[in-house]
Amino acid sequence: VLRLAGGKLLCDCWGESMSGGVGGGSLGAGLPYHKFVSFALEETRLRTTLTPHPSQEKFKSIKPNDDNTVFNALSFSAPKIRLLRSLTIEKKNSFQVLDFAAFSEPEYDLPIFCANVFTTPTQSIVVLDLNPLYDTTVHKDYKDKYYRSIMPLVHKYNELLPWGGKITSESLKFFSPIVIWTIFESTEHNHHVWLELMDQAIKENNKATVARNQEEQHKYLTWRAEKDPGYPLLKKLIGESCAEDLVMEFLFEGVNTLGTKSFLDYFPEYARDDGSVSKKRSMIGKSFETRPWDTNGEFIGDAEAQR
Ligand code: BLA
Repeated sequence: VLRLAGGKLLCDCWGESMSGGVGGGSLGAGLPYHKFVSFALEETRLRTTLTPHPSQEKFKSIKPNDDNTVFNALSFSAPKIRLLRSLTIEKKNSFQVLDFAAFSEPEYDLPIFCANVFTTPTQSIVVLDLNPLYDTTVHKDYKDKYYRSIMPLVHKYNELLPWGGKITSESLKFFSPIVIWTIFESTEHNHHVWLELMDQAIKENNKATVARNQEEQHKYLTWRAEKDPGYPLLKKLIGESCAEDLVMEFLFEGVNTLGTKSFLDYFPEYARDDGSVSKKRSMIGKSFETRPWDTNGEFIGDAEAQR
């Protein structure tokens, strides 16, 4: 168990193996989103072999100071998958978090599987998406490759899970035209689309393309490791340095190894006069009151973004 004692990280890991079957108590039965996580892992195991990721040992059970809060962290890799990781957090009578993501090896340009839910007693903030590795408003070929055939999914879920309203504008370039961004009551949801894409993914041998894939994944990790909306709450729960470890070495593992560019190299608009990174979450603010893609996935939100 990884716990905070007097501000220091102590590691005494659980003896239980996490690499065996799914659904055991070690997965956090009874925890929020346990069903989602075990379903996702079960479905993934039908297609591939998951191997525990090195980051799992350190983070598989983080014990915050607050006795009412429970963390559960799992991470794996597999052929084609560099990192598949899941973090659930529950604070009794307060909130529940699911942050589930899967990143491919840079030899593939697969979108990033992203299931993210923050639930309080009154609402759930939900982002479910195959986050594009390449901005789909710029890279039409990428958009056609991965999203053209699955655009009908939007019709299927749009009515039940309507657009959540204004959102941090910078997030849009990390979202795909099929993104489900919603704020609502109920919580559970899942589908197989990413696993099907993974099955079909063909390994890229061109070094320049692999390097480009790697840089785009690094850019995504760099954004989220710095600006994820969950970061401030994580700091509150487990302290600044523990939260930083979790973000850098678990949630967005790879941010320190996949590339050398800095946050400001990717997002220069966040530079302050003294060369440091602006603490602001967003430079543009919130916009996109309504879904900014049409049914063909064409981006139609430009005018609104300017407001
Ligand atoms: C809120 N989380 C949000 C919001 C989004 C996301 C869009 C609404 C606020 C906003 O518009 O920014 C999620 N944003 C994403 C995702 C991407 C993105 C997935 O750009 C991907 C590219 N969330 C977590 C964890 C915690 C958490 C680990 O994943 C906390 C431990 C909390 N999310 C959290 C909280 C809010 C939130 C507290 C509401 C507070 C706020 O709006 O700032």
